[in-house]
Amino acid sequence: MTTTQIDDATSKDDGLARDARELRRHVDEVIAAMPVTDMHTHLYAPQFGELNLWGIDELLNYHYLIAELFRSSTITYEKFWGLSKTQQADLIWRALFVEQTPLSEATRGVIAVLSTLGLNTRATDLRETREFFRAQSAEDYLARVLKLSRVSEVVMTNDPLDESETCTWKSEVKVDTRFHAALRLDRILNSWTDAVPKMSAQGYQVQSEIDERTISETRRFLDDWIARMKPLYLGVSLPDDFTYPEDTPRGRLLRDAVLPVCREHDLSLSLMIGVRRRINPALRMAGDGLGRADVNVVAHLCAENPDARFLVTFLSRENQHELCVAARKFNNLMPFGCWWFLNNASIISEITRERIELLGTSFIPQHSDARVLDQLLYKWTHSRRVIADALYESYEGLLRDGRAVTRREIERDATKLFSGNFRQWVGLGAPETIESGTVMHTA
Ligand code: RAT
Ligand code: ZN
Repeated sequence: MTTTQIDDATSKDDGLARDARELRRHVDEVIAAMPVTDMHTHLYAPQFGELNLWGIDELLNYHYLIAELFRSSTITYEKFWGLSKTQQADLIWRALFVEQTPLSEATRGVIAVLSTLGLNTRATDLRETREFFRAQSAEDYLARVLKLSRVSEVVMTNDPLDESETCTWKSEVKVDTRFHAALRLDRILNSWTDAVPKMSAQGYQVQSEIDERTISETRRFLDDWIARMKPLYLGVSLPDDFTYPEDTPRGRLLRDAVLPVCREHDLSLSLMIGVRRRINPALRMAGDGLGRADVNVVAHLCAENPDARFLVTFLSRENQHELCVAARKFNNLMPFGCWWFLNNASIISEITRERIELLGTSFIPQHSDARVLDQLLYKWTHSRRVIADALYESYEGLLRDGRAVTRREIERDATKLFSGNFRQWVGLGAPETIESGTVMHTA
């Protein structure tokens, strides 16, 4: 059947979208309105005080933009790091937005945020933009951003060894219910020697050499923090040469402490694989790179631990097809997101199509990785657009193959992709839409 033939077919009142144009309209409307559970961010609930970042100076100091600044400016690293945050933001605005056209994903993101808020995207300085943000109340602004981005729930990244957040957790203040915790294990699994004194300072009897007591104390540490944070999952970022099993502190801690704790608390482990930290240390946080990893390691973990569940994302584009194939073999593996350097339209488009072809709707297409609240306004707009294109093309292909879909079916699929698959995976329950057709998230 050609597109014209599809266009010519009329929709009957059985709710089926038999017409390509009508199908496109349904997909666009459903995806644009779909509430999102953002399953991996670096955002913080307002209760975490200064960790809750928003506004133009934070937006411009995003490490993705800092990396881009040094491609366009002759400023030295030392000089840049010696500037105040406002001076850094001014410099980035001038170099990337005034003196050149903001075409990269990260620069377009800032433009999309300003435009959504009705601010001047061609301003030559930041005076008026700063005035706008100064006039916002943090609470109202949070509500406004969540509403505009249709993000109903946010998952944070919570490090139990970071004093800037542990004081909030220990204060037992009630954290905004729109924010969920995720317990991050990077320090424990990737820099054990740094973790030891910090865990000891919290009263856990651990030592550099991994012995029985260190394992049981690490488990006690994780049990206590799980009780305090009530995380939706435990997570870690891993290098491209990550392997398992391995006779290293990470291998032992993973096998004897982390995986047993996950099983005991029925929590998933999120593996974010492929980062090469600090390949240019002078860039600080902006200095990380990536490498192709071995997906067989994940397949092995899934095979050896059928009673554990893994949320998995890879940073290298080259690993994406292999991840889909591994997920076809192991239903305790949930691929998620287009992480970091992959969070660009051309790559999201390719990965999402590949995943739909190999996995149907049984994956989590995206997370924002937002560090600054306002970023939700562009990251989700951009991803929704690309995911809508990929879904539309799949439904159109299905129509050609002989089956039309209803709007209700499109809603069911989109609900799974934008919130349902994650919510069910971590035990939050299905969003109501799957049963009732009304999209609402219950606590
Ligand atoms: O995407 C990012 O902002 C990175 O800096 C990382 O934080 C990465 O997402 C991670 O979670 O390690
Ligand atoms: Zn992240």
